[in-house]
Amino acid sequence: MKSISLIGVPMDLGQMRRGVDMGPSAIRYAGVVERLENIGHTVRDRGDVLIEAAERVQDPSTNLRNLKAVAKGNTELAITVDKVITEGDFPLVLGGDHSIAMGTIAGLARHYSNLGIIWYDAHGDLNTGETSPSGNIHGMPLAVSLGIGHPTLTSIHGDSPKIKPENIVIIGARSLDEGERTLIKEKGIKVYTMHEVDRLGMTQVMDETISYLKEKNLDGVHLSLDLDALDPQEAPGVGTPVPGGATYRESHLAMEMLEESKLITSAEFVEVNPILDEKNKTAATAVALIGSLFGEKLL
Ligand code: HAR
Ligand code: MN
Ligand code: MN
Ligand code: MN
Repeated sequence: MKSISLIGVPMDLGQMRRGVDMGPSAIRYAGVVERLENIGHTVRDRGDVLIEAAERVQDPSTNLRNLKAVAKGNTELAITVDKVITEGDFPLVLGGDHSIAMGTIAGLARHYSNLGIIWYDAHGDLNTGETSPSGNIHGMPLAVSLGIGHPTLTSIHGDSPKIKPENIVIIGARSLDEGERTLIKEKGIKVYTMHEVDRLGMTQVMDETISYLKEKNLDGVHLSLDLDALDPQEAPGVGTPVPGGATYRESHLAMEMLEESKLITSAEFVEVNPILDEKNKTAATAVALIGSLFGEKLL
């Protein structure tokens, strides 16, 4: 059994829709602590990282909305994740918009020199200020972690880059911008789009993902799960829904296979927006997936 530290990150400055800052509360309300304790894990809820109220700003010279405030919140998060690992706990981060992956990964990078990343998401989150159609930083954290982007972001909690392109697997992608496609090809990032999920089935996608990562001699693997990877019919409480997503069942299977692989050393569940949700369905789905990732079994 694991000793898990929960870290809430009420961040909504990486995008423009209000309410995603209530994601951590919604996931707690849906019973995440009880779910993990019932499996037998020890859970320490560290509360929420402080995200200061900030005026929303758009600097046309960088095309990065709320740059300073996003960097500040992520620095706080990185410090917290770093500390949780130092204390020997498994960090389980609850978002908040996906910009928080920069902070999580920056904290992890102090402890893992060859970190694997599973990016379960409808999007690539590989934009920079130059390529982003929106200026929203939640569409950039994977690029930032690779050391690509504004120095205020790439330098959060340590030298850049934090991760290597060959250690990343993106699963569930179905919305990629031009600059992201170029970067994926240039860096040789492994991607299972929804086309591959349909074609191969989730079992093969996860088998291949696990084998691929096992060959890399990684010292840790982080799961960054954006709830918009799931189909909007099953996870409606997200800010940027894209039709044609992974099902609840496929996503459960993915979590169960990751649990069996024993590869995962940290995780985050992001983009739950209870204001856009239907009766906390998306938060409940996040909790159910967390249950599977941490070894919940029917029999
Ligand atoms: N690619 C688009 C952009 O950068 C949309 C990003 C939407 N983001 C997320 N992250 N929810 O996965 O603006
Ligand atoms: Mn807010
Ligand atoms: Mn995302
Ligand atoms: Mn997404």
